[in-house]
Amino acid sequence: GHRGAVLWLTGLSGAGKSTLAMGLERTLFERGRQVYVLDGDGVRQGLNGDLGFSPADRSENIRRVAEAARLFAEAGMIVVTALISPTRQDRARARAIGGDLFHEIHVKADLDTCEQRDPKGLYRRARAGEIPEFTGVSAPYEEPQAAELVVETGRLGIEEAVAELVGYAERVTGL
Ligand code: GGZ
Repeated sequence: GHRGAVLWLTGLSGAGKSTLAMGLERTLFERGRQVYVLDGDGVRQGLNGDLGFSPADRSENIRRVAEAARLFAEAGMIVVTALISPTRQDRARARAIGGDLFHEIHVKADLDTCEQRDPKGLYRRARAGEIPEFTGVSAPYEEPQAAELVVETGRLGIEEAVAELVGYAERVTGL
């Protein structure tokens, strides 16, 4: 049978979390799995529309998404979350909420790489001082030390990176 899971993607803005989450969703859906993406950018429009980017608001953003993800995963879905989730403490709390359904996946790319991609021009604006507390520029990102999986998007193409994630998801949720 199939098991639910929370695949918790963490990484810098521009590392490729949303792209990989959508690629993973598409592939798993094609294989008949129930999969749902919770993207930081998306939930901040609705469920977490009251939250900004202070450390306290980020913690609450992460906590709510972890709780929501657990509910879906307990119902048997594969939930893919795409939040920067920059601190070890907040990720540890998400892990505690998710229990054995939780898998931490580091979507890893150098700050330089993310900054060169700059798909929304946010790094440029952060460097210009227009966005305070921007992760990697003026707010910290603590690299995971014990992620279940590291996907290096600077080294891999999108297809390869998605394939790595799909392989992992299928291993941990059953065939
Ligand atoms: C980091 C910010 C900020 C600041 C706006 N710092 O790459 P994006 O643009 O499309 O997605 C990022 C998103 C980050 O929200 P998260 O919910 O993932 O963050 S956290 O886990 O830390 O709560 C980025 C945009 O919001 N964005 N301002 N100051 N990213």
